Amino acid sequence: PELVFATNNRHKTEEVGSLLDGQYKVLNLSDIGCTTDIPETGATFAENATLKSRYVVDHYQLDCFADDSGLEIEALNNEPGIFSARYSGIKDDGANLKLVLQKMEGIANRKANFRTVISLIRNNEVFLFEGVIYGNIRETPAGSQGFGYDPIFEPLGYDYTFAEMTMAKKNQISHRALAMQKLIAFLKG
Ligand code: ITT
Repeated sequence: PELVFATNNRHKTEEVGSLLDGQYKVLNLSDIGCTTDIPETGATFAENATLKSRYVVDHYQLDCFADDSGLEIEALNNEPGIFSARYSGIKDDGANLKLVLQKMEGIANRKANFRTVISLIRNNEVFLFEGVIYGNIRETPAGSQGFGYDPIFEPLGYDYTFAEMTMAKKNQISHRALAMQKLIAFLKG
């Protein structure tokens, strides 16, 4: 079966495609001919994820899920949070990561977590699935896999960053993988 994933982020599409392991064919926004950058004006991950899934249901009449995610840093009052994609003012992973490191200079508390909320709309009903992974913010970036803040996030229990892991490894433990596992269990239910 086909599932629409309301995202423009090719890294998310790759991770989720690999997690679904051929059980579903995942179509992203460009696959359904949607070129809109869907406005994310909500105050929470859940609201923003649902704005994205709702947009597709309203404009394309297709059941759909969306992922809103981000990095929450304890010492920065959980910033960048829902502003993760544009923390520096622009959608640039390098600039955003640099700003985080700058704000974290001299701060001893490096605790952080990644969070994903997935919003599924099926038969016009909304279902939410959440995944969280805890870790620490590195002083300097390491690794070139993944995307976003992966080079500065070291998950608890590991001595390397998300960007130093293969996608398969990240997919065993990540916030997105945990949320997706809940979605998959629900779909099978
Ligand atoms: P869509 O809205 O089109 O799905 P996006 O990149 O704008 O794509 P979000 O609004 O959910 O997605 O913003 C998520 C940002 O949080 C993302 O751009 C990264 O900066 C960061 N992020 C989320 N998941 C991440 C991960 O697994 N690894 C590293 N950074 C991540």
